Amino acid sequence: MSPEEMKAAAGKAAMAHVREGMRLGIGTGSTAEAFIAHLAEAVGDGLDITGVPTSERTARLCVEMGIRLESLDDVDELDLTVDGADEIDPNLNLIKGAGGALLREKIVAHASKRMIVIADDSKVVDRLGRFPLPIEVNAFGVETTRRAVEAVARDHGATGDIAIRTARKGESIVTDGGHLIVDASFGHISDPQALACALNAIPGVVENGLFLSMASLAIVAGETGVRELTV
Ligand code: ABF
Repeated sequence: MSPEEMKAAAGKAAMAHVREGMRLGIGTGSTAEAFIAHLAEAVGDGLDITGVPTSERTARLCVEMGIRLESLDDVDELDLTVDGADEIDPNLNLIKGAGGALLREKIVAHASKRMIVIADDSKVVDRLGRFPLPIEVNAFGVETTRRAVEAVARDHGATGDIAIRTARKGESIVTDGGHLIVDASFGHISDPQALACALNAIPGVVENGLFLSMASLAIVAGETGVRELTV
């Protein structure tokens, strides 16, 4: 299977958990978009769900594809969120945020009774941290915040760059919430819970990309098919 076929397979398998009338958190990223394509097809066939998107990009896509959306505040509690990830460990702890949507993704996942993460095999790791950890930060005093993040990250074993994310022309990328992203390269993260607490204690940090104990099921597509991981 090609990477696209794996994403499509994971997205399709997640549809088995979607029920009529559900209030659904809808993720961001190419794997989530594979799920959205299957969801839109089911909606076209008469499935009635209400979606809450985790990014402006996902919102636009859902509208284009005929998926009815509401704001999180109007829906309040969600039945299920389906979203992608950058890394998944054996306890289904996640690194998310490569797509720059981690804050809304975490707010939506936290408001959901269940979170299912969908991915291809390349995202499954023994220990989090090979992928740089995205951290959403306020634009005010961003260099001061970056240095504070760097100090915390070094205390927690970071060995690589701690850098403000830029786009191709060298300008900082700006999230849907108007914030910036700092990417922190660890190599591996030995204590994700302690790291998450220490990062969120920095005033300029809005949220970090560690999603700990949030997902209850991972649907992972690989060469040999789709498998489900639980804790
Ligand atoms: C979102 O999209 C993110 O939290 C994660 O960073 C990214 C994964 O993207 P893809 O599915 O394109 O690899 O789920």
